Amino acid sequence: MAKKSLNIGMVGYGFMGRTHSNAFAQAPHFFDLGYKPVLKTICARNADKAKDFADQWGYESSVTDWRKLVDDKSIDLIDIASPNDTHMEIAIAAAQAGKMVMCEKPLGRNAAESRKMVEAVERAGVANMVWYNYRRVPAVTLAKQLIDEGRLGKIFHYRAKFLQDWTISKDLPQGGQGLWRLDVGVAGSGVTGDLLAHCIDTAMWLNGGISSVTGLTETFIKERHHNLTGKTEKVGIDDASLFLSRFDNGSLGSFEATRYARGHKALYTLEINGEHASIFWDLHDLHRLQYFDHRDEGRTRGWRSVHITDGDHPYMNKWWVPGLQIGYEHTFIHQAADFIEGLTTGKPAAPTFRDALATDLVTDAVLKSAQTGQWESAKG
Ligand code: SOE
Repeated sequence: MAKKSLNIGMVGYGFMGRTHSNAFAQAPHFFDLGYKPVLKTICARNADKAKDFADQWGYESSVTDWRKLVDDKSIDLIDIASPNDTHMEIAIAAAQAGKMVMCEKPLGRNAAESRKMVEAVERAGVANMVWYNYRRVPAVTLAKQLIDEGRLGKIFHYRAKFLQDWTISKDLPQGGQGLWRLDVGVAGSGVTGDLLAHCIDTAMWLNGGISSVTGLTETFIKERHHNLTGKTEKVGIDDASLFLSRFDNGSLGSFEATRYARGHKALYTLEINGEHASIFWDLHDLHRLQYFDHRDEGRTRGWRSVHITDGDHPYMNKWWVPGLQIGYEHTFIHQAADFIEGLTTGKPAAPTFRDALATDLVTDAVLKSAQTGQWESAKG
């Protein structure tokens, strides 16, 4: 039977425009979905590049003004994969036009923007989701299952870090294509919104809400050439950000993100220590979950390195045969599939805009605490 189409208007063709486009293209090949995603229109500022992207990825058309997507009656869903300073305006206009909205993380440049976006989608009653993709690494989803089953018991510690090294050179400019993450006006913040936001989203999903934080940030390179103004400008982003937290369940958190950890490209690790068991996961080894259970028989007790490739593992029955792995792009495919399934079941897939606002309240509190030197509430 022919499935109902889900016509997608995508904004942005950079790194994230590619991950999202690939997700919608691949999801129906592997998942039995109630709707057929259709790559309808790609929007980007440069007309030639937008057209080339449309040809390469199979979009039916390309436009240079996102308002055309909003006005296009045939588009059901607007997916925002453009830089952070564009998220709020597009999301609100899309919601007001009755479109479903998906948005790359972080939702807004700060919680005030995110709150307006939440209000817009909730007032319009449209489906919405934010692309915090690491929840859908099968090993991380398995961690969630184990925690929810009570396997860890009471949780004492949550520890996460996200380390990169790509901005160490003082000659790297800020602003413009690919470098907007260094421009505070566009990005909103540095590693706090870019990298810690991932760690916080996963942490609150696995271990519940964060009540308060104390943070420390540093900008190691104070001035950089700005590609858009052509001048040397003050750098406004945080290059490194660390914080301690208290979770609502009484456990303690420690978080670190930096783009100055020489040798690390995307080392995202998390560890959770509970009364009975501990879990460790590392993005560079994403198909493994390290698990220690104190209730195991004493002589053979130890850390188990669980290879997440079996049909029993989350999402893995959709892919290859046991023993064969999947990768980074699959996390986005899982997210697209879950979103579409949520449309069919009526049970919205998370994280919704409201869930992502909670993350932005924490990142705002971290940045505020780094200024005040005080513990700050992470509840807004
Ligand atoms: C930054 O380098 C970046 O690409 C982030 O923007 C992504 O969100 C993260 O998943 C990987 O690193």
